[in-house]
Amino acid sequence: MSTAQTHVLAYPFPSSGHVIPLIDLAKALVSRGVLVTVLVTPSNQPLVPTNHSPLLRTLLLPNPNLNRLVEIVAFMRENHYPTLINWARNHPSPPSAIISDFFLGWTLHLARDLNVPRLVFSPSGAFALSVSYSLWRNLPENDNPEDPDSVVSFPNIPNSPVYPWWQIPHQFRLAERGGPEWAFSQENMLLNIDSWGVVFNSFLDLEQDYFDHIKKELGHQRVWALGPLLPLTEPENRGGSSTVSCHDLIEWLDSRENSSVVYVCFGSRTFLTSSQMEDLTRALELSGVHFVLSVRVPDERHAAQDHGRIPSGFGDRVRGRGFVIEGWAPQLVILSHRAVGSFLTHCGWNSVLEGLVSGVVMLTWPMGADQYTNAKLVVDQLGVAVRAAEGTEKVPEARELAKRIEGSVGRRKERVRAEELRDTALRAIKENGTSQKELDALVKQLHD
Ligand code: AWU
Repeated sequence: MSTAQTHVLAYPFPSSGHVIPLIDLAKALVSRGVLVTVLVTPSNQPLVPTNHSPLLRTLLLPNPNLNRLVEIVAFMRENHYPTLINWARNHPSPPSAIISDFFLGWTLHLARDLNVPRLVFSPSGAFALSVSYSLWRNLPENDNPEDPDSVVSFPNIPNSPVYPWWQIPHQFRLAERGGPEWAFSQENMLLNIDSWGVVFNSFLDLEQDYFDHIKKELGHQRVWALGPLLPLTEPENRGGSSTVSCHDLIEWLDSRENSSVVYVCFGSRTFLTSSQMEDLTRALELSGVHFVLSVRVPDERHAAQDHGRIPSGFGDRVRGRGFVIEGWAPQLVILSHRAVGSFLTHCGWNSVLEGLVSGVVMLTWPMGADQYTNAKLVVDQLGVAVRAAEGTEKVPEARELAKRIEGSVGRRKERVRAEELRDTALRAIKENGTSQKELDALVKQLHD
Protein backbone atom coordinates (compact mmCIF):
# COMPACT_ATOMS: atom_id res chain seq x y z
CA MET A 1 0.00 0.00 0.00
CA SER A 2 1.60 3.35 -1.00
CA THR A 3 1.75 6.19 1.51
CA ALA A 4 -0.67 8.08 -0.81
CA GLN A 5 -3.38 5.90 0.78
CA THR A 6 -2.25 7.09 4.18
CA HIS A 7 -4.82 9.80 4.81
CA VAL A 8 -4.42 12.19 7.75
CA LEU A 9 -7.04 14.57 9.08
CA ALA A 10 -5.24 17.73 10.31
CA TYR A 11 -7.46 19.72 12.68
CA PRO A 12 -6.05 23.03 14.00
CA PHE A 13 -7.51 25.23 16.71
CA PRO A 14 -8.71 28.28 14.71
CA SER A 15 -6.11 30.79 15.86
CA SER A 16 -3.14 31.91 13.72
CA GLY A 17 -0.46 30.67 16.13
CA HIS A 18 -2.04 27.21 15.94
CA VAL A 19 -3.18 27.11 12.30
CA ILE A 20 0.08 28.31 10.73
CA PRO A 21 2.36 25.53 12.08
CA LEU A 22 -0.21 22.77 11.51
CA ILE A 23 -0.48 23.79 7.85
CA ASP A 24 3.32 23.63 7.66
CA LEU A 25 3.10 20.13 9.18
CA ALA A 26 0.48 19.20 6.56
CA LYS A 27 2.86 20.34 3.81
CA ALA A 28 5.66 18.25 5.36
CA LEU A 29 3.44 15.14 5.42
CA VAL A 30 2.37 15.78 1.81
CA SER A 31 6.04 15.95 0.85
CA ARG A 32 6.20 12.30 1.98
CA GLY A 33 3.25 11.31 -0.24
CA VAL A 34 0.63 11.39 2.53
CA LEU A 35 -2.88 12.63 1.68
CA VAL A 36 -3.82 15.36 4.16
CA THR A 37 -7.23 16.98 4.66
CA VAL A 38 -6.92 20.19 6.69
CA LEU A 39 -10.13 21.10 8.54
CA VAL A 40 -10.47 24.84 8.15
CA THR A 41 -13.01 27.55 8.88
CA PRO A 42 -13.72 30.43 6.46
CA SER A 43 -11.52 32.75 8.58
CA ASN A 44 -8.42 30.59 8.29
CA GLN A 45 -8.98 29.02 4.88
CA PRO A 46 -6.85 31.79 3.24
CA LEU A 47 -3.86 30.41 5.20
CA VAL A 48 -3.92 27.16 3.17
CA PRO A 49 -1.85 27.56 -0.03
CA THR A 50 -3.92 26.87 -3.16
CA ASN A 51 -0.99 26.19 -5.47
CA HIS A 52 0.19 23.25 -3.41
CA SER A 53 0.05 19.53 -4.10
CA PRO A 54 -3.31 17.82 -4.86
CA LEU A 55 -2.53 15.71 -1.79
CA LEU A 56 -3.19 18.80 0.37
CA ARG A 57 -6.95 19.25 0.59
CA THR A 58 -9.30 21.24 2.82
CA LEU A 59 -12.70 20.61 4.36
CA LEU A 60 -14.57 23.79 5.26
CA LEU A 61 -16.37 23.83 8.62
CA PRO A 62 -18.38 26.66 10.22
CA ASN A 63 -16.58 29.48 12.02
CA PRO A 64 -16.99 29.61 15.78
CA ASN A 65 -17.63 33.35 15.99
CA LEU A 66 -16.77 33.35 19.68
CA ASN A 67 -13.97 34.67 21.86
CA ARG A 68 -13.64 32.38 24.89
CA LEU A 69 -11.56 29.21 24.47
CA VAL A 70 -14.10 26.95 26.21
CA GLU A 71 -16.95 28.25 24.02
CA ILE A 72 -14.94 27.90 20.79
CA VAL A 73 -14.02 24.29 21.58
CA ALA A 74 -17.60 23.45 22.62
CA PHE A 75 -18.90 24.96 19.36
CA MET A 76 -16.43 22.90 17.30
CA ARG A 77 -17.35 19.71 19.15
CA GLU A 78 -21.10 20.27 18.74
CA ASN A 79 -21.04 21.59 15.17
CA HIS A 80 -18.10 19.86 13.52
CA TYR A 81 -18.33 16.35 15.03
CA PRO A 82 -21.44 15.15 13.14
CA THR A 83 -20.13 16.47 9.82
CA LEU A 84 -16.77 14.80 10.35
CA ILE A 85 -18.26 11.42 11.23
CA ASN A 86 -20.41 11.41 8.06
CA TRP A 87 -17.65 12.78 5.87
CA ALA A 88 -15.09 10.20 7.09
CA ARG A 89 -17.47 7.22 6.88
CA ASN A 90 -18.44 8.09 3.30
CA HIS A 91 -14.94 9.01 2.10
CA PRO A 92 -13.46 6.81 -0.66
CA SER A 93 -10.13 6.87 1.21
CA PRO A 94 -11.12 7.28 4.90
CA PRO A 95 -8.62 8.94 7.24
CA SER A 96 -6.13 6.57 8.89
CA ALA A 97 -5.23 9.05 11.65
CA ILE A 98 -6.27 12.36 13.18
CA ILE A 99 -3.64 14.95 14.12
CA SER A 100 -5.47 17.62 16.08
CA ASP A 101 -4.54 20.64 18.15
CA PHE A 102 -3.73 20.36 21.83
CA PHE A 103 -6.96 22.24 22.70
CA LEU A 104 -9.12 19.70 20.80
CA GLY A 105 -8.78 16.78 23.20
CA TRP A 106 -12.37 15.72 22.41
CA THR A 107 -11.18 14.50 19.01
CA LEU A 108 -9.96 11.40 20.86
CA HIS A 109 -13.64 10.37 20.96
CA LEU A 110 -13.97 11.09 17.22
CA ALA A 111 -10.86 8.99 16.55
CA ARG A 112 -12.30 6.11 18.58
CA ASP A 113 -15.59 6.35 16.63
CA LEU A 114 -13.57 6.08 13.41
CA ASN A 115 -11.26 3.44 14.90
CA VAL A 116 -8.11 5.43 14.05
CA PRO A 117 -5.31 6.85 16.27
CA ARG A 118 -5.49 10.45 17.48
CA LEU A 119 -2.19 12.33 17.73
CA VAL A 120 -1.89 15.59 19.65
CA PHE A 121 -0.35 18.46 17.68
CA SER A 122 1.41 20.63 20.23
CA PRO A 123 1.88 24.19 18.92
CA SER A 124 4.01 24.78 22.03
CA GLY A 125 7.31 23.14 22.94
CA ALA A 126 8.00 20.04 25.00
CA PHE A 127 9.07 22.10 28.06
CA ALA A 128 5.73 23.94 28.05
CA LEU A 129 3.76 20.72 27.60
CA SER A 130 5.69 19.08 30.44
CA VAL A 131 4.58 21.93 32.72
CA SER A 132 0.93 21.65 31.57
CA TYR A 133 0.88 17.87 32.07
CA SER A 134 2.35 18.22 35.56
CA LEU A 135 0.02 21.07 36.49
CA TRP A 136 -3.18 19.17 35.64
CA ARG A 137 -1.92 15.88 37.08
CA ASN A 138 -0.67 17.21 40.42
CA LEU A 139 -3.12 20.15 40.88
CA PRO A 140 -0.82 22.32 43.09
CA GLU A 141 -2.69 24.65 45.49
CA ASN A 142 -1.77 28.23 46.27
CA ASP A 143 -1.39 27.92 50.06
CA ASN A 144 -1.20 31.67 50.53
CA PRO A 145 -3.38 33.44 47.89
CA GLU A 146 -2.81 36.80 49.60
CA ASP A 147 0.94 36.55 48.99
CA PRO A 148 1.61 37.95 45.46
CA ASP A 149 4.99 36.25 45.46
CA SER A 150 3.81 32.76 46.40
CA VAL A 151 5.48 30.26 44.09
CA VAL A 152 4.77 26.85 42.60
CA SER A 153 7.66 24.51 41.74
CA PHE A 154 7.85 21.50 39.42
CA PRO A 155 10.64 19.32 40.89
CA ASN A 156 9.71 16.37 38.63
CA ILE A 157 10.44 18.33 35.43
CA PRO A 158 14.04 18.73 34.11
CA ASN A 159 15.70 21.89 35.56
CA SER A 160 12.95 21.97 38.25
CA PRO A 161 11.29 25.23 37.11
CA VAL A 162 9.72 27.50 39.72
CA TYR A 163 7.00 30.07 38.88
CA PRO A 164 5.40 32.90 40.83
CA TRP A 165 1.71 31.98 41.11
CA TRP A 166 0.65 34.84 38.79
CA GLN A 167 2.58 33.24 35.92
CA ILE A 168 0.63 29.96 36.05
CA PRO A 169 -1.72 29.70 33.01
CA HIS A 170 -4.95 31.51 33.84
CA GLN A 171 -7.13 28.48 32.95
CA PHE A 172 -5.61 26.78 36.02
CA ARG A 173 -5.08 29.80 38.24
CA LEU A 174 -8.30 31.77 37.78
CA ALA A 175 -10.95 29.21 36.87
CA GLU A 176 -13.13 28.20 39.80
CA ARG A 177 -12.01 24.67 40.82
CA GLY A 178 -14.58 22.23 39.53
CA GLY A 179 -16.30 24.94 37.46
CA PRO A 180 -16.92 24.59 33.68
CA GLU A 181 -13.62 26.15 32.53
CA TRP A 182 -11.61 24.14 35.06
CA ALA A 183 -13.43 20.92 34.12
CA PHE A 184 -12.84 21.57 30.41
CA SER A 185 -9.12 22.22 30.86
CA GLN A 186 -8.57 19.18 33.10
CA GLU A 187 -10.59 16.84 30.85
CA ASN A 188 -8.80 18.20 27.77
CA MET A 189 -5.42 17.51 29.33
CA LEU A 190 -6.35 13.96 30.33
CA LEU A 191 -7.69 13.25 26.80
CA ASN A 192 -4.35 14.48 25.38
CA ILE A 193 -2.43 12.23 27.77
CA ASP A 194 -4.62 9.27 26.70
CA SER A 195 -4.05 9.94 22.99
CA TRP A 196 -1.89 7.67 20.83
CA GLY A 197 1.00 10.08 20.33
CA VAL A 198 2.26 13.67 20.31
CA VAL A 199 3.77 15.69 17.44
CA PHE A 200 5.86 18.73 18.38
CA ASN A 201 6.86 21.79 16.43
CA SER A 202 10.32 21.63 18.01
CA PHE A 203 13.62 19.79 17.45
CA LEU A 204 15.57 17.20 19.41
CA ASP A 205 18.67 19.32 20.06
CA LEU A 206 16.49 22.10 21.46
CA GLU A 207 14.49 20.15 24.05
CA GLN A 208 15.92 16.63 24.33
CA ASP A 209 15.54 16.50 28.14
CA TYR A 210 11.86 17.41 27.83
CA PHE A 211 11.11 14.90 25.08
CA ASP A 212 12.68 12.19 27.27
CA HIS A 213 10.62 13.42 30.22
CA ILE A 214 7.35 13.33 28.26
CA LYS A 215 8.03 9.83 26.92
CA LYS A 216 8.65 8.66 30.49
CA GLU A 217 5.50 10.38 31.75
CA LEU A 218 3.34 8.99 28.92
CA GLY A 219 4.89 5.52 29.13
CA HIS A 220 5.49 5.21 25.39
CA GLN A 221 7.86 6.42 22.67
CA ARG A 222 5.28 7.87 20.24
CA VAL A 223 6.58 11.44 20.54
CA TRP A 224 7.95 13.15 17.42
CA ALA A 225 9.91 16.43 17.08
CA LEU A 226 9.51 17.67 13.48
CA GLY A 227 10.28 21.36 13.74
CA PRO A 228 10.97 24.15 13.28
CA LEU A 229 7.94 23.87 10.96
CA LEU A 230 8.29 26.94 8.80
CA PRO A 231 8.60 27.47 5.08
CA LEU A 232 12.07 28.38 3.86
CA THR A 233 10.38 29.73 0.71
CA GLU A 234 7.60 32.32 0.17
CA PRO A 235 7.87 33.71 3.73
CA GLU A 236 6.22 37.01 2.79
CA ASN A 237 2.63 35.81 3.10
CA ARG A 238 2.96 33.33 5.94
CA GLY A 239 -0.04 33.67 8.21
CA GLY A 240 -1.70 36.27 6.05
CA SER A 241 -0.84 39.12 3.69
CA SER A 242 1.34 41.89 5.06
CA THR A 243 -0.32 45.20 5.92
CA VAL A 244 2.66 47.04 4.45
CA SER A 245 4.47 46.66 1.13
CA CYS A 246 7.24 44.10 1.52
CA HIS A 247 9.18 46.02 -1.08
CA ASP A 248 9.10 49.28 0.97
CA LEU A 249 9.96 47.41 4.16
CA ILE A 250 12.90 45.56 2.60
CA GLU A 251 14.13 48.79 1.01
CA TRP A 252 14.03 50.42 4.47
CA LEU A 253 15.91 47.49 6.02
CA ASP A 254 18.45 47.42 3.17
CA SER A 255 19.48 50.95 4.13
CA ARG A 256 20.39 49.92 7.75
CA GLU A 257 23.65 48.59 9.21
CA ASN A 258 23.99 44.83 9.81
CA SER A 259 22.32 43.63 13.04
CA SER A 260 21.43 47.21 13.99
CA VAL A 261 17.60 46.98 13.89
CA VAL A 262 15.36 45.83 16.75
CA TYR A 263 12.18 44.06 15.58
CA VAL A 264 9.25 44.34 18.02
CA CYS A 265 6.16 42.11 17.73
CA PHE A 266 3.81 40.34 20.20
CA GLY A 267 2.23 37.65 18.02
CA SER A 268 -1.17 37.32 16.42
CA ARG A 269 -3.33 37.65 19.52
CA THR A 270 -1.70 39.98 22.03
CA PHE A 271 -2.81 43.59 22.32
CA LEU A 272 -0.74 45.88 24.51
CA THR A 273 -2.58 47.81 27.21
CA SER A 274 -2.47 51.60 27.01
CA SER A 275 0.23 51.79 29.69
CA GLN A 276 2.33 49.08 28.00
CA MET A 277 2.05 50.89 24.66
CA GLU A 278 2.99 54.20 26.28
CA ASP A 279 6.07 52.75 27.99
CA LEU A 280 7.14 50.74 24.95
CA THR A 281 6.92 53.63 22.46
CA ARG A 282 8.61 55.98 24.95
CA ALA A 283 11.38 53.42 25.45
CA LEU A 284 11.86 53.04 21.68
CA GLU A 285 12.16 56.81 21.41
CA LEU A 286 14.68 57.04 24.27
CA SER A 287 16.71 54.02 23.12
CA GLY A 288 17.87 55.71 19.92
CA VAL A 289 17.83 52.33 18.10
CA HIS A 290 16.52 51.70 14.60
CA PHE A 291 13.44 49.51 14.90
CA VAL A 292 10.48 47.87 13.20
CA LEU A 293 7.43 47.94 15.50
CA SER A 294 4.47 45.71 14.59
CA VAL A 295 1.28 45.97 16.65
CA ARG A 296 -2.14 44.35 16.25
CA VAL A 297 -5.05 46.72 15.64
CA PRO A 298 -8.09 45.90 17.81
CA ASP A 299 -11.36 45.41 15.92
CA GLU A 300 -14.96 45.74 17.11
CA ARG A 301 -14.68 42.41 19.00
CA HIS A 302 -12.11 43.98 21.31
CA ALA A 303 -13.86 47.32 21.73
CA ALA A 304 -14.62 46.78 25.41
CA GLN A 305 -11.02 46.07 26.39
CA ASP A 306 -8.12 48.43 27.08
CA HIS A 307 -5.96 48.25 23.94
CA GLY A 308 -3.16 50.72 23.51
CA ARG A 309 -2.84 52.57 20.20
CA ILE A 310 0.33 54.10 18.75
CA PRO A 311 0.56 57.56 20.39
CA SER A 312 -0.08 60.48 18.03
CA GLY A 313 3.13 62.14 16.84
CA PHE A 314 5.19 59.00 17.60
CA GLY A 315 5.76 58.35 13.88
CA ASP A 316 7.05 61.90 13.38
CA ARG A 317 9.32 61.75 16.43
CA VAL A 318 11.03 58.56 15.24
CA ARG A 319 10.98 59.33 11.52
CA GLY A 320 14.11 58.02 9.84
CA ARG A 321 14.81 55.29 12.39
CA GLY A 322 11.44 53.68 13.10
CA PHE A 323 9.19 51.65 10.77
CA VAL A 324 5.73 51.15 12.29
CA ILE A 325 3.30 48.44 11.13
CA GLU A 326 -0.25 48.57 12.47
CA GLY A 327 -1.72 45.23 11.39
CA TRP A 328 0.12 42.14 10.08
CA ALA A 329 3.89 42.14 9.56
CA PRO A 330 5.80 39.73 7.26
CA GLN A 331 7.59 38.41 10.35
CA LEU A 332 9.78 35.81 8.63
CA VAL A 333 10.91 38.36 6.02
CA ILE A 334 11.88 40.82 8.77
CA LEU A 335 13.65 38.31 11.00
CA SER A 336 15.67 36.88 8.13
CA HIS A 337 17.02 40.29 7.06
CA ARG A 338 20.72 40.90 7.85
CA ALA A 339 19.89 44.32 9.32
CA VAL A 340 17.80 42.83 12.18
CA GLY A 341 19.92 42.08 15.24
CA SER A 342 17.40 41.59 18.01
CA PHE A 343 13.74 40.68 18.50
CA LEU A 344 11.55 41.98 21.34
CA THR A 345 8.97 39.18 21.57
CA HIS A 346 6.16 37.95 23.83
CA CYS A 347 7.70 34.47 23.44
CA GLY A 348 4.82 32.81 21.59
CA TRP A 349 6.31 29.46 20.55
CA ASN A 350 6.24 30.15 16.80
CA SER A 351 8.01 33.48 17.33
CA VAL A 352 10.61 31.78 19.55
CA LEU A 353 11.33 29.20 16.82
CA GLU A 354 11.45 31.89 14.14
CA GLY A 355 13.81 33.94 16.29
CA LEU A 356 16.04 30.89 16.79
CA VAL A 357 16.14 30.09 13.05
CA SER A 358 17.09 33.72 12.34
CA GLY A 359 19.98 33.76 14.82
CA VAL A 360 18.85 37.03 16.43
CA VAL A 361 19.17 37.93 20.11
CA MET A 362 15.72 37.82 21.72
CA LEU A 363 14.42 40.27 24.31
CA THR A 364 11.67 38.49 26.23
CA TRP A 365 8.39 40.05 27.32
CA PRO A 366 6.10 37.06 28.05
CA MET A 367 2.42 37.91 28.71
CA GLY A 368 0.68 34.61 29.46
CA ALA A 369 -0.04 31.01 28.38
CA ASP A 370 3.23 29.09 27.75
CA GLN A 371 5.24 32.28 27.22
CA TYR A 372 6.83 32.41 30.69
CA THR A 373 8.09 28.87 30.17
CA ASN A 374 9.38 29.72 26.68
CA ALA A 375 11.20 32.73 28.17
CA LYS A 376 12.85 30.50 30.80
CA LEU A 377 14.04 28.21 28.02
CA VAL A 378 15.65 30.91 25.83
CA VAL A 379 17.03 33.07 28.65
CA ASP A 380 18.05 30.69 31.46
CA GLN A 381 18.69 27.42 29.61
CA LEU A 382 19.78 28.37 26.08
CA GLY A 383 21.41 31.75 26.75
CA VAL A 384 20.15 33.29 23.49
CA ALA A 385 17.89 35.90 25.07
CA VAL A 386 17.69 38.50 27.82
CA ARG A 387 14.67 39.57 29.86
CA ALA A 388 13.04 42.90 28.95
CA ALA A 389 9.75 42.73 30.87
CA GLU A 390 7.14 40.29 32.23
CA GLY A 391 3.36 40.32 32.07
CA THR A 392 0.98 43.22 31.70
CA GLU A 393 1.37 44.66 35.23
CA LYS A 394 5.14 44.62 35.68
CA VAL A 395 5.97 47.07 32.90
CA PRO A 396 9.48 48.45 33.47
CA GLU A 397 9.93 52.22 33.57
CA ALA A 398 10.48 53.52 30.00
CA ARG A 399 14.09 54.60 30.66
CA GLU A 400 15.02 51.14 31.99
CA LEU A 401 13.28 49.42 29.08
CA ALA A 402 15.12 51.78 26.69
CA LYS A 403 18.45 50.68 28.15
CA ARG A 404 17.57 46.99 27.67
CA ILE A 405 16.44 47.60 24.09
CA GLU A 406 19.55 49.61 23.24
CA GLY A 407 21.79 47.06 24.98
CA SER A 408 20.29 44.13 23.00
CA VAL A 409 21.91 45.30 19.76
CA GLY A 410 25.44 44.80 21.04
CA ARG A 411 25.11 41.60 23.09
CA ARG A 412 28.02 39.56 21.75
CA LYS A 413 27.70 36.47 23.99
CA GLU A 414 24.01 35.92 23.24
CA ARG A 415 24.53 36.61 19.53
CA VAL A 416 27.27 33.98 19.22
CA ARG A 417 25.04 31.47 21.03
CA ALA A 418 22.03 32.45 18.88
CA GLU A 419 24.00 31.87 15.68
CA GLU A 420 25.15 28.46 16.92
CA LEU A 421 21.56 27.48 17.73
CA ARG A 422 20.37 28.80 14.35
CA ASP A 423 22.82 26.47 12.63
CA THR A 424 21.61 23.57 14.80
CA ALA A 425 17.96 24.34 13.95
CA LEU A 426 18.72 24.54 10.23
CA ARG A 427 20.62 21.24 10.38
CA ALA A 428 17.58 19.60 12.00
CA ILE A 429 15.28 20.51 9.11
CA LYS A 430 17.79 19.97 6.29
CA GLU A 431 17.93 16.62 4.46
CA ASN A 432 18.96 13.80 6.85
CA GLY A 433 18.43 16.18 9.79
CA THR A 434 16.84 14.88 12.98
CA SER A 435 13.46 16.50 12.19
CA GLN A 436 13.39 14.94 8.73
CA LYS A 437 14.17 11.53 10.23
CA GLU A 438 11.43 12.02 12.84
CA LEU A 439 9.00 12.90 10.01
CA ASP A 440 9.95 9.72 8.15
CA ALA A 441 9.48 7.69 11.35
CA LEU A 442 6.05 9.24 11.91
CA VAL A 443 4.93 8.58 8.31
CA LYS A 444 6.11 4.98 8.61
CA GLN A 445 4.15 4.49 11.85
CA LEU A 446 1.03 6.06 10.27
CA HIS A 447 1.42 3.81 7.26
CA ASP A 448 1.94 0.54 9.16
P1 AWU B 1 3.18 32.93 18.10
O1 AWU B 1 3.23 31.54 18.66
O2 AWU B 1 4.45 33.67 18.05
O3 AWU B 1 2.23 33.84 18.96
P2 AWU B 1 0.63 33.84 19.12
O4 AWU B 1 -0.02 34.27 17.86
O5 AWU B 1 0.36 34.65 20.33
O6 AWU B 1 0.35 32.27 19.41
C1 AWU B 1 0.84 29.47 20.72
O7 AWU B 1 -0.17 30.28 20.11
C2 AWU B 1 1.82 30.27 21.50
O8 AWU B 1 2.82 29.43 22.08
C3 AWU B 1 1.05 30.95 22.55
O9 AWU B 1 1.92 31.56 23.49
C4 AWU B 1 0.13 31.97 21.91
C5 AWU B 1 -0.33 31.64 20.47
N1 AWU B 1 2.88 36.68 12.78
C6 AWU B 1 3.15 37.36 11.61
O10 AWU B 1 3.62 36.77 10.63
N2 AWU B 1 2.92 38.70 11.56
C7 AWU B 1 2.42 39.39 12.63
O11 AWU B 1 2.23 40.61 12.52
C8 AWU B 1 2.16 38.68 13.84
C9 AWU B 1 2.41 37.32 13.90
C10 AWU B 1 3.10 35.23 12.79
C11 AWU B 1 4.42 34.88 13.46
C12 AWU B 1 4.09 33.52 14.09
C13 AWU B 1 2.60 33.61 14.39
C14 AWU B 1 2.33 33.97 15.84
C15 AWU B 1 1.51 28.64 19.68
O12 AWU B 1 0.86 33.15 21.95
O13 AWU B 1 5.46 34.77 12.50
O14 AWU B 1 4.31 32.49 13.16
O15 AWU B 1 2.07 34.64 13.57
O16 AWU B 1 2.52 32.83 16.64
